[in-house]
Amino acid sequence: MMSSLIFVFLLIILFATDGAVAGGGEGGSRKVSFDENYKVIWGDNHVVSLNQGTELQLTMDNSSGSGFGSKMNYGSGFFHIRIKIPGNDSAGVVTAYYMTSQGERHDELDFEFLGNKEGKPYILQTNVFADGEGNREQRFFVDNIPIRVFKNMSNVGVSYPTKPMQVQATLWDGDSWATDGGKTKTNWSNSPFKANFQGFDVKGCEVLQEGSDIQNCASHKYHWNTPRFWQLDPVRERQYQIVKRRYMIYDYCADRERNSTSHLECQK
Ligand SMILES: *[C@@H]1O[C@H](CO)[C@@H](O)[C@H](O)[C@H]1NC(C)=O
Ligand SMILES: *[C@@H]1O[C@H](CO)[C@@H](O)[C@H](O)[C@H]1NC(C)=O
Ligand SMILES: *[C@@H]1O[C@H](CO)[C@@H](O)[C@H](O)[C@H]1NC(C)=O
Ligand SMILES: *[C@@H]1O[C@H](CO)[C@@H](O)[C@H](O)[C@H]1NC(C)=O
Ligand SMILES: CC(=O)N[C@H]1CO[C@H](CO)[C@@H](O)[C@@H]1O
Repeated sequence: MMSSLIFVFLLIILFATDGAVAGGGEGGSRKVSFDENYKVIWGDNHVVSLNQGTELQLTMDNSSGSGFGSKMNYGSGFFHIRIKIPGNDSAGVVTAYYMTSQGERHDELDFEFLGNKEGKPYILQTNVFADGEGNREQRFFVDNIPIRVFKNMSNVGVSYPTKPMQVQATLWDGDSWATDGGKTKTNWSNSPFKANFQGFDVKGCEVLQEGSDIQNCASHKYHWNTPRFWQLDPVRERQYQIVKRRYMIYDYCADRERNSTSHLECQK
């Protein structure tokens, strides 16, 4: 077994139209206002602040999408958000929650909800961009169920992450690829599309300088780095295996056409 250190948790809680679904556990969100940790980074005339600043609505129409990002960059932490994704016919529309570093050879981890025609299921795509060395493990939860685990695999030459990252969320037109491989286009007569976000508290190891070393953020003084988070507990491990078996419809490691042998972690 490779050694494993939990480095980043990312938790998403989807909330129902009436906003009544409680996060619970670690997903429960204090009523922290958007302005405390985040700022608008794209399309400010397509962003609406709601509920005394504790909820934000991103909108997209044929002139622009919109997005927000954290004021700080982080080297480790526990990150979560509650999202109400666009309803009805949302084909082509991508609602993304992710972390990304700046500059070349960047690190990134993505959750992208790919919209669909009314009555057809949303697809959730996760993705990881990695460069550099380190012993880092990641788990991702939706509605408290882990759906992506990315371990430290520096033993095969894949380490992650190595750069401070900014938390971002965006609503954008992805109809060139997002739905049916790009064949189903965004239907603009249903616009504006809207996605709502809550839960703007952040527990992370702040890194002031872009591109600086994040080794200090691996310290056990941060509770998300302590041994109890080094692997999934048996219940969550089971949930994770079930999710993979029943719901995963695409795995890059199994995609021969894309020559995944070039991903070292797929060879183990
Ligand atoms: C954008 O949408 C508006 C309102 O629906 C419409 O009047 C306009 O023609 C559209 N513009 C383009 C470039 O499609
Ligand atoms: C879906 O469409 C119905 C009918 O137009 C509307 O009442 C409802 O608010 C829409 N739901 C969402 C989530 O946009
Ligand atoms: C686009 O949406 C409108 C309004 O809901 C609907 O009448 C129309 O059939 C849709 N177009 C396509 C191509 O689905
Ligand atoms: C697949 O990737 C490996 C490693 O990068 C490379 O050596 C090989 O030529 C590639 N094969 C194809 C069919 O592209
Ligand atoms: C930061 C960290 O703990 N990195 C570790 C990643 O895994 C390799 C191989 O197990 C270790 O040597 C690193 O120390």
